[in-house]
Amino acid sequence: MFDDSKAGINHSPIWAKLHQHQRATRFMQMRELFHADPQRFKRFSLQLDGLLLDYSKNRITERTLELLIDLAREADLPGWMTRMREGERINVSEKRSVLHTALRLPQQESLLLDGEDVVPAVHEVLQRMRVFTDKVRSGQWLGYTGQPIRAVVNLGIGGSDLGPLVVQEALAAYSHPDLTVHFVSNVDGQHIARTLQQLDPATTLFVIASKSFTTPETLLNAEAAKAWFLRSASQADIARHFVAVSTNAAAVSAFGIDTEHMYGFWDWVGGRYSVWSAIGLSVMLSIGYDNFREFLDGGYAMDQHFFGAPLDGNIPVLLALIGIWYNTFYQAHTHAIMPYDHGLRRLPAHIQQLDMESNGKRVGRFGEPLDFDTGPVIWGEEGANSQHAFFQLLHQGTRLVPCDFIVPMNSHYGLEQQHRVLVANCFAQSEALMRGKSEAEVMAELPDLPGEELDMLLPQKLFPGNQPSNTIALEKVTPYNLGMLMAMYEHKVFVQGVIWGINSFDQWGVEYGKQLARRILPELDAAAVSSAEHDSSTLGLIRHFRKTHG
Ligand code: G6Q
Repeated sequence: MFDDSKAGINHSPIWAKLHQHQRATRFMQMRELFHADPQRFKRFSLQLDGLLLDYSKNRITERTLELLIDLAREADLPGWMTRMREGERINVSEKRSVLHTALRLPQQESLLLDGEDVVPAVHEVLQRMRVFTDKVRSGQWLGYTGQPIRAVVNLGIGGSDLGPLVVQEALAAYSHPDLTVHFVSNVDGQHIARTLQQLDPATTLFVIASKSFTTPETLLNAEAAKAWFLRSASQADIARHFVAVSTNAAAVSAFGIDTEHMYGFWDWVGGRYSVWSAIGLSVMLSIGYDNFREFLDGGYAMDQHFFGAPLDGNIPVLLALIGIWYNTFYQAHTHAIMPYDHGLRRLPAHIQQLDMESNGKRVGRFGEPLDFDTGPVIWGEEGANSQHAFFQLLHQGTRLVPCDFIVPMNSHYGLEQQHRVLVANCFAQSEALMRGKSEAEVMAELPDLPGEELDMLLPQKLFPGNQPSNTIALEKVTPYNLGMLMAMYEHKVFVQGVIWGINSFDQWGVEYGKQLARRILPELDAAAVSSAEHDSSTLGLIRHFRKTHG
């Protein structure tokens, strides 16, 4: 068992030492560090198969990393890694194991949970998914008019949407040419209405993806889809057009889907970690079993690295520690993720959920208040578009914003010159953010100007630089490399949670949101009586809705 009697990590001597180190090095310029050490890139980069992490453009020295690794040891990171891998119930508030890594294990491996090997069950579901997706993809699975399926609609939200959406988009180059995949998540009716407008019920397959099968947004969309489908088909046809992915067999049956058409997973898979489970069914329909297996293999390769590599040569651990360095010791409040790849444009949204839902917590795993800042605000957009939008603030604003640049070295789409320009933009941005532009450099670019004008212009053209970034270069966005990338971020978030003493695997804030809407919904009815418990703003808004809603 782990030690729950410890005071918060911020009371440890190593925490104080890191603060001291930050004070001593805070004026250090990365530009000078690079100048002083031509080996800096070599020293501060790591490669795993087709993924290279360059973390040299950070305000760190070897001493910084040593201290951060001491911090990780103080938080018993190695112990927590073992506890997670072995299935201990580290999600203490929900009394659950955290075993998304088991979903990526090859068939010959085994993992005992309460004395039972979970790997055969994982592979049994994968094989069922394989049989089903093969049938759909080969055109053997026919809709109610005898035509093959041409469109898949994934109905799910949060973890049952974002992960598969990102993978499907990122791997568009691998998708079945005659099958389109749509993702409908929002309870806003326009999302499903606009999607259905493009579709033919006779050739559409709905995948209802919900771990709990109680999420109102998803169930309402599923009901809307069913009603749309039944306008042209009969109840008996549902079996050929609706499948479910869930852990709740009873609710799936109650909805009218035979559990023969349900693909299950387990309570030890958190929603935001579930793309590797049957929640990836829509992805498998699109890219096929073999590519999906490659995606799992990439995740597995990152797991092997994470659980096996020493802390100072461990990609997710280093990313996590560098993140903590800024978040905790520099008080940077945000972290930006910039994929220079159009297919990865929704990755920031997925990482946002992964990170903010996992580590957006104000108490520790035993309920103790944490008196330091925890998870950062994660945000970002695809490059190069973001350069024409918010990069101004990164270059010349007042805030410290650590960034991750993600860029593939090769494109699936030819257009070689465009790809080179994309890559050049990515490298140029991280370089400029690090170097900045000095007074001498600005002066060299300016024409001769009268003194007053120069005084006005010079400061505006200066770039302070010293903005830190990591660059994650993928050889290409293949299923395997994408698997490594996504598993890398999962482990990064876990490591940060361990160091801050957080349970990264519950999400009471999400549950609360579900509760609140349930309370207000009946009060929107014109005939209803409003609860006196509401504040005057909420009451006013409810009344305004009743008055203006037609
Ligand atoms: C993820 C969260 C949350 C969840 C959705 C959908 O970790 O728990 O985003 O995925 O609320 O839940 P269901 O899959 O149960 O519908």
